[in-house]
Amino acid sequence: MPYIITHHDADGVLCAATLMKAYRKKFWVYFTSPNRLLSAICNAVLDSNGNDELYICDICGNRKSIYCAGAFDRVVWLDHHVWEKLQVPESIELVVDENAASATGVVGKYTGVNDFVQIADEIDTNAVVTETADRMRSITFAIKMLSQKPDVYRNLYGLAEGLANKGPGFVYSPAFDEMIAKYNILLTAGVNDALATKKVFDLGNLRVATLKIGENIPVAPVFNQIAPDALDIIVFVAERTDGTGTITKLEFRTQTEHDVLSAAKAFGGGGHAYASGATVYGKLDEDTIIEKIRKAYG
Ligand SMILES: [Mn+2]
Repeated sequence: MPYIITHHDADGVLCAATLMKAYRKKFWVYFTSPNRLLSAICNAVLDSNGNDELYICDICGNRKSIYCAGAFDRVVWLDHHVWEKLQVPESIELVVDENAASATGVVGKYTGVNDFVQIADEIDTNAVVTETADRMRSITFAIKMLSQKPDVYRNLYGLAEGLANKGPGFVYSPAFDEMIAKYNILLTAGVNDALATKKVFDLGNLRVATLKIGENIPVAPVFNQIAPDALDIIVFVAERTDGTGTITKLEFRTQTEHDVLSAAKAFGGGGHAYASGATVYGKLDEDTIIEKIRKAYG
């Protein structure tokens, strides 16, 4: 069975749905995050011995992940993030369009199945206008917020499979209604908590804000509620603790179309010019974050 490794957000789920619909076959699907990509690829290699096809969607590669993916006979890597210039082996077909609004758009162009591009574009550019995109975004976050750990991936798979079989209208299944209602209550509380932590720093020409955000609270609805204040860089800081200690997840956005990719890179992350992120092992206090940003923008 071929493998899909994709981002665990709405765009990543829609990439998987597009591939399932286009090829009408069963896939093993791994949902992961940029900082867990290497482990996900290694797991896929262990499970398959590299004998199957692998599709990687909506996550940027680096030297190590490309090297590891090279263990597969054939890899198709479809993405829309900003990539460094890297050497890629011939067995990896790299399809990157940094100007695509969503990775689903890249997968759509590659497969000819464009059923989910509109929804993904709306969600990934934080410009949700249709109810279908709104429900899709809520369901994806609700699964991550409300499911027990082992069920998260099964439920994301079920969502991708339902979309592949029934089309975008699958998001209107009544089974999702209660889940969305529960999620909206938790979301409202989470957004208000995050907004209450906002601090603004003026670094010469650069206006930076930091906000602390709960582990499972999505960034977009918080960002959308921050009053316009010419904030060049907004840093969302989420801390979580697991077996290995504290992990700090940073997300960067802008109210002034300032380039926030350099900020993410300063913390070892990446993404897009106006939306980027990084994962850091250990705790990060505000002063450290602000100092690093000051230096990054010299
Ligand atoms: Mn994306």
